[in-house]
Amino acid sequence: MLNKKHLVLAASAGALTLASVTGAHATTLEDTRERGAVQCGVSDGLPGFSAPDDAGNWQGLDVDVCRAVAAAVFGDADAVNYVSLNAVERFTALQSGEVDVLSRNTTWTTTRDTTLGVNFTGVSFYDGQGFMVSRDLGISSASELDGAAICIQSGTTTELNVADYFRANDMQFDPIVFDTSEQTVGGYQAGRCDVLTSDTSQLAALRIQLNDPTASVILKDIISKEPLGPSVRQGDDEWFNIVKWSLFAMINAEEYGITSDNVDEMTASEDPNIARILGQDGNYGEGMGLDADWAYNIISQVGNYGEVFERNVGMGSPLEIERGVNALWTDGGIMYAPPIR
Ligand SMILES: N[C@@H](CCC(=O)N[C@@H](CS)C(=O)NCC(=O)O)C(=O)O
Repeated sequence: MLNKKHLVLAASAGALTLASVTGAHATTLEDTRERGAVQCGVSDGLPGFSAPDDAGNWQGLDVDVCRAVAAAVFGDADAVNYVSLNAVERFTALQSGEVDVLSRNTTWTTTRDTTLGVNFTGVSFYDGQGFMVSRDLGISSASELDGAAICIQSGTTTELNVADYFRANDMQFDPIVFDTSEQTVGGYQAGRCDVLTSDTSQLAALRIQLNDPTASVILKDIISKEPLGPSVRQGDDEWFNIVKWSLFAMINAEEYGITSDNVDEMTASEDPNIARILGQDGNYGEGMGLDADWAYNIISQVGNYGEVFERNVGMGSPLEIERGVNALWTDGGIMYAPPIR
């Protein structure tokens, strides 16, 4: 029979074994710090969400999520390495450790969240699937698309939703499937299909890349829910929290009127919510292994959610997307972040 001493020894041997197993892997935060940059998975190039500008610098709403994480971790929003991924490659790149955050117009679904070893951290853009058609066709509703040839990108929820929609409405379609958005747009422009279907935000991004954007219209019908957001690998709760709260910090900053312009004045605010967000009252970064000014750095270097939305996809941008459901909950939308406290 084991005496108390044996039990203690057995327990510490178990602890050692556990430590040697878990200790073999550095955390994502440790790896990121060691590397000096966040590995961020983005698209092949989708204006407004993630695309390189003329100088080769990545820009967009999805890019700004990665910049926010880098600002929180390093106090430097530029400390990001971008990895361009098509729809099929994206989850493997996250699972294998090639990227630490996937921020690439990706829809949060049950299958992805529970069977691919990834966790969605929140919603950065509420979207829905729509259709773009040539204006010449004179079509005004999706119910007129029976028999259409439809350009679709493989490995997307788009592929599944369009099949559901046509089956549910007892209509036929001919899927013309491509691997990248460039090919999908190319196929549409070359007349390989009558219709291009994708998330409506993406249709807006793809439309401005057409030779003549005015020759195509986006129909009003929305056939699915596409909550787009950043995801991380399962198994590292600290990193999950960092990405989740980086997004929430931007949304909270908009709610409390903190902008990249006024953030320094706001550090003197007597509103306790603002003081907590900006690290003037308590350290809400500590539980994530971050400094007290983690959210200050995000807001000063990247901006609040409203600034990020307007700059990249809003009415002043080439995409001209209205805030709609992406307005804050206080403005009639559904964009809502848990409180920093
Ligand atoms: N939100 C959908 C669709 C995502 C998607 O990849 N859409 C295409 C639309 S053409 C795209 O953005 N492609 C950009 C690229 O391949 O880089 C999903 O998560 O499956």
